[in-house]
Amino acid sequence: MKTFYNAHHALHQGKMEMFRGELVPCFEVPARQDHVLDVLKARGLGAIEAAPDFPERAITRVHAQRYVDFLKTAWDEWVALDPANAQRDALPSVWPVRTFRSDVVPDNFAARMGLYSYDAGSPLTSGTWVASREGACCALAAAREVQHGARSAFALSRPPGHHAGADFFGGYCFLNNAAIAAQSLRDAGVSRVAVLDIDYHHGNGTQAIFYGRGDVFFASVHGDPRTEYPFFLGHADERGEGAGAGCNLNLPLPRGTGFASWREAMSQALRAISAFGADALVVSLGVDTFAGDPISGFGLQSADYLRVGEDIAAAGLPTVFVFEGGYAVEEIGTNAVNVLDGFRQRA
Ligand code: OKS
Ligand code: ZN
Repeated sequence: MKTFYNAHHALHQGKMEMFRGELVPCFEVPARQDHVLDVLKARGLGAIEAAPDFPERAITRVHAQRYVDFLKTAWDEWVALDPANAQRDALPSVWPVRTFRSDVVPDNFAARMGLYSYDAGSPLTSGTWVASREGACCALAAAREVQHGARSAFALSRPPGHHAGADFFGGYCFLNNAAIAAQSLRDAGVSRVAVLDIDYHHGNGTQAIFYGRGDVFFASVHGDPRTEYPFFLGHADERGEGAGAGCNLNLPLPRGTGFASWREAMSQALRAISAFGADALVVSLGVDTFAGDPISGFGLQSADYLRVGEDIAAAGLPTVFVFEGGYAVEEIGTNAVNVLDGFRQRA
């Protein structure tokens, strides 16, 4: 299985995020990708390549042009406000919630940060755009590999993507790598694409992007949004709308869920994907379901991830793995690579 990694990921290195009224060091750190790469090399899973470049068009198939343009210039605008800003990251602090307008784009930079985001946990830094763009190219390269006949490929994208919507960032995500991969498969002629999101957190961005569409099925197993981030989406009654009615499946599970119940939920998701008649699969591969994850609440053990990969392989679909969350930095390499290795052994 070929891996595409982001050679520029470390350009996105947030300093602090808002947590319980305080700025605390970011959980989403560059070392995350380095640990996965180290284990990939040690285990010899296949070729490891830096992602090639793709035209911006592949990104704006999913993201609004005005949002992409904002990301490109945001850092320069932030520093132009005050030269001292070069030493600190940009975090939003005001948002257009219900009753506010989001069709009029404010001139004020802080207001535009809020228009294009939904939390204060995702610092925008000097390298955020370049790193995010390159992360999306990892997903596009992995999708192209599969589209050209590979059984599977792995996009070691960083920053992660599944919380990012068509025109907003949040949850450490700026560009929705999995959605960009899924859309690129559609654009290459794959009729029906499924996204299986097994990160601990609901992939609200991916769900929202495809919610009204019947050509991309979204299934997610995640912590119940009643208690878990991102809180405001991910309930079982969200089934899709319009042409997408029936093409969205959320399987929320309580904090504390262990591997047996979690695995049963994933197999339910895979059965739904098979019933949908998917021709290709994109997996949002978060490993924050690990028992030792510092910000999550499921109980998977490292060996369980081999079974996860085997179960996904048994679905028999060409599969693009896209890296998402996972913060037990020492173990995420083993856990992510176990999924890929289990897949490879069963495929
Ligand atoms: C907000 C807490 C943010 C949790 C973000 C979760 C990121 C993640 N202060 N998503 O899959 O792993
Ligand atoms: Zn997560």
